[in-house]
Amino acid sequence: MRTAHGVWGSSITLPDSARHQLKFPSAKINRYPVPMTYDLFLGDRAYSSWSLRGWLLFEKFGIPARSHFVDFADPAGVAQQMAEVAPARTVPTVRFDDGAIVSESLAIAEELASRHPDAGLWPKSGHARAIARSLSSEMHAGFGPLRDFCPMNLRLAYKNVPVPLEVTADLRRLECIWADARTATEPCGPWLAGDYSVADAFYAPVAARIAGYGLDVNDQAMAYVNAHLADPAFRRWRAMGFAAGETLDHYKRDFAIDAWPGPKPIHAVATDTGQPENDACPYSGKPVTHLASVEGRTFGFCNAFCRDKTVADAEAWPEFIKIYRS
Ligand SMILES: N[C@@H](CCC(=O)N[C@@H](CS)C(=O)NCC(=O)O)C(=O)O
Repeated sequence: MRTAHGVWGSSITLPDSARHQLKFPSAKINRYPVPMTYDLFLGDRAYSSWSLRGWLLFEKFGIPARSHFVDFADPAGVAQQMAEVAPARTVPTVRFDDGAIVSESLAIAEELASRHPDAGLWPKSGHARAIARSLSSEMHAGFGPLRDFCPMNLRLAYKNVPVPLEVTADLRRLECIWADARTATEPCGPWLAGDYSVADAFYAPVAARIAGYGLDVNDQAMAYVNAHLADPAFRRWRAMGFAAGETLDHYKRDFAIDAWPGPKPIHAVATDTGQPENDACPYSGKPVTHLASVEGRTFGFCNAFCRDKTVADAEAWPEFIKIYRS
């Protein structure tokens, strides 16, 4: 859904699902004198690693935002599409409810933590928080070789990738700082510094790169990568990446294709025929207009996006699973 006005497709992002895809042309956005909620500007879900970080900061910590997507296929480029939120020129960018525009991911994390002190973006303990901050800063500033050689691409995975020495050095550094953080903070779960924190949001796209390019890391680091691949929020983002946007050659690399190493989605396909088990879309409650066959059973949705994100990874969507298992 591209518009002549730049930013396309808008939606209210509500934590842990309630995803009304309220699409409207971007030209309307500026007609609200002061936004009543935060506006979160994002890029293509399959390719924009910084957008994934930005989105996770809202999604994982239950902070609602209205999402707007720039089109990575638009020759106008990101900055031009975001002219209405100048001086911002990259995604993610947040326009806060007082009009403040914040672009750098780390600044977004800090600002959200300041405005939502109880949301748990940073660990409560000073020691764990210091480590999470250090990890996040190092991610924000570093790992250039890994980022350059392995652009995030959630649409596919590779194998037998010839890894340059500088990338190998980045992988060894990741093993070191991830292990050190876990030793220092002794988390009960899989995350780096206690419960999921900003640091984990920042390393989610790194995990996606390690998984997607089949990069060799030690068992402990691979367990952390796998925790991201299995994270329902990450899975929902990836599923939406299949439901919206085009496959872009710019991000394709000439390596052998492999199966995605994350959890295997249950079998689902879009269909035109069949009697759906549900009358109302699991996400919006609106009447059913689009169908999918999931493990041979038929379910309905209110639009193609709701259907296709479900087809891509049905188990990632609590609202769908509720009716699927009822
Ligand atoms: N330092 C920024 C990086 C953001 C960034 O580079 N985002 C990319 C998309 S993943 C972008 O908007 N690129 C626009 C462009 O290169 O024109 C942050 O922390 O958010």
